[in-house]
Amino acid sequence: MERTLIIAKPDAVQRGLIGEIVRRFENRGLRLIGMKFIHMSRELASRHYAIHEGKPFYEALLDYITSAPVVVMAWEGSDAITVARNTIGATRPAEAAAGTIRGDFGMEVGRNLVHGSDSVENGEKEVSLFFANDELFAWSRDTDRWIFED
Ligand code: IDP
Ligand code: MG
Repeated sequence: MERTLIIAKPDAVQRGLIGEIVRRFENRGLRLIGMKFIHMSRELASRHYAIHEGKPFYEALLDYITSAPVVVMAWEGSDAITVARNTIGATRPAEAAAGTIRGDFGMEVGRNLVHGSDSVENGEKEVSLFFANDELFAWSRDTDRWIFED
């Protein structure tokens, strides 16, 4: 099972899209293992987005992600990284396919609604950055056998 960190970013929360975003991942079949409502500190945001330090949009990205509360979630499943990235859509909402979250609700890259981890390794790292072990739940659903092959 892979793990991915999903964030409903400040614009998604402000626009009342928390439920819609959670629904997309639930419908897809991913299993929720952790969830919380936080206002990210600049320190935490800079750790999360360390890879983008020095890029022209970096400071604006930190301003955006720390501007208001967000919902952070950990989801797991087979191929969770790819499944979640495809559910979210391309980084630039203008280029995101219809049917994806960004393609259905977004217009601009600096207001693209959702974060999703981009690799198995980063999924593990990002989930541990935002969640303590006792905030994550190992559980199974009665529907798992109808969603996962084994
Ligand atoms: P991702 O969120 O699809 O993985 P990344 O390239 O990792 O995209 O960029 C992280 C975030 O930084 C994006 O989701 C977006 O919020 C912001 N971002 C990326 N590129 C730009 C840009 O060119 N201008 C403004 N913001 C950007
Ligand atoms: Mg990324």
